[in-house]
Amino acid sequence: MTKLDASEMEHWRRHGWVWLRGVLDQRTLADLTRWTDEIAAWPETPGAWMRYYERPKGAPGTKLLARIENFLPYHKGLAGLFGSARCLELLAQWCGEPVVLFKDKINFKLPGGAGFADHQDAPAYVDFGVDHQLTMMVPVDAFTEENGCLEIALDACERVFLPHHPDGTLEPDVMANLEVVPLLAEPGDIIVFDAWAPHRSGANRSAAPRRSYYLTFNPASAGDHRAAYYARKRECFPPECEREPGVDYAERGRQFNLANPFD
Ligand SMILES: O=C(O)CCC(=O)C(=O)O
Repeated sequence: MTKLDASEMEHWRRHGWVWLRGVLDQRTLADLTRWTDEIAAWPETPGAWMRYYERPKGAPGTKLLARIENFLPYHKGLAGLFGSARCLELLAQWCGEPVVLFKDKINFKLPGGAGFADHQDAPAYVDFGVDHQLTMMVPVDAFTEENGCLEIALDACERVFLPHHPDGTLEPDVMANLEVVPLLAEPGDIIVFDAWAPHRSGANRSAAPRRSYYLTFNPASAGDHRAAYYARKRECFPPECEREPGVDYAERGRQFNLANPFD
């Protein structure tokens, strides 16, 4: 991982995100792919990592692994990579001060997996006393338009709530009036985006998974809110293996499933 140059810093300031090419070496990438396969095979375990699924419309009976969260405490290799001094120093450059981890997730977007509606991430996090987070996206598979790459707005870096529906997704005019670019990132690239940056993605219409890590950090001076976040998420929107019959988790967990296609 590297020091940011002036043009990268300027892009971050202007757009609220930046794309760095070829940051991870081949060995790290091979580890990342192997570790992702390991985690995908972890069994349902109440109280530990959190597995979420989607059931594609039009394919009755199909249940796809959509996301795993809160895996870092259980995986030494990944905790070492994303908690390394190099990674934290890189993020501190964007943040302007040291950072602490807020949440960790892998979106699997398997073939047939749905897209994510237009949204900002911050509204899902602001209750936790932090109004500034940044997320490092680390693709495992190449992002293409066919497999539902991330699409993000230009010139929309203001940290404000944009007009949105009651479920937190953005009103259609918001992204329609912005220039939105597809991020055709390759494994080895990283993209860092501010939690207020409007973004979305399409469905995976290809025959292969489109997996990506999303590690969200906040300024250290705002405190460590990870435990509080996961305690509340587990209460409101637990993984399926912890759910109780008769509870409407779509309603109770609305804040935690903002724009996501998950059940
Ligand atoms: O992985 C994607 O396609 C989009 C992810 C996203 O926007 C999210 O998880 O909030």
